[in-house]
Amino acid sequence: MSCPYPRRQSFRGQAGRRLGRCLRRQRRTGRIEITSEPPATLQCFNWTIFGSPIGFDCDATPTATPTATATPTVTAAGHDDRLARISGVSRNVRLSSGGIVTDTTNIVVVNQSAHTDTIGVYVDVMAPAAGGCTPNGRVLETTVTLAAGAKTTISVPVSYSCADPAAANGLSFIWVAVADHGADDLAACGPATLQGVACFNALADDDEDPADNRATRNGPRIVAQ
Ligand SMILES: [Ca+2]
Ligand SMILES: [Ca+2]
Repeated sequence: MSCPYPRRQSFRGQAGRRLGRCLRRQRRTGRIEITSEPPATLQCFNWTIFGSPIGFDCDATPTATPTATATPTVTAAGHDDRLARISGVSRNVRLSSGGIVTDTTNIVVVNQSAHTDTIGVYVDVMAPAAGGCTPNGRVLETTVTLAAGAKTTISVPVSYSCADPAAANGLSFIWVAVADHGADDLAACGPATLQGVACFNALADDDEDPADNRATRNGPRIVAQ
């Protein structure tokens, strides 16, 4: 209950004395008047007991929400093999119906790692779409082990033939070869897939320089006899 507040003109009169008595009585009894509504939601700082907050700990440090971090990409630092060259492919192959021409192509592989590597070497020869020619697929699938910085040349014997050379006249075979660091990507680099993205990516996942893992060579060109 609050003390009556007298009008200004009667502040010195009876009303003023009544106000004075009321204020003195309030000071003696220690009564206070709550003049505001409590907050709708009590916070720890709204109420205390002997200075200590009631409820949860106001001084608690908020727990940080862990942030997901990306798994770092494993780099193949120091691992690099190279399919350096396809050489010895004849410019032309002269074929008659049922005829066979034998030849040899050389595949050059280099270990550019700083340690000994086992390297898968896969080689395809793709025949033209017309003429029923062979070979048309894998002609070599092997592994070599090379010391750091070493190079080797693998000879690949081949026999060219076309069922209908006239239909393939002027068209070329295509040689494709890859070097596979660790010799672990044969599943992704099967026959006729060496030029695909899946094979490229598989070769790249453990080779720090994927740009030199593959070589191609057009030839020989078929000349019908
Ligand atoms: Ca590999
Ligand atoms: Ca490489």
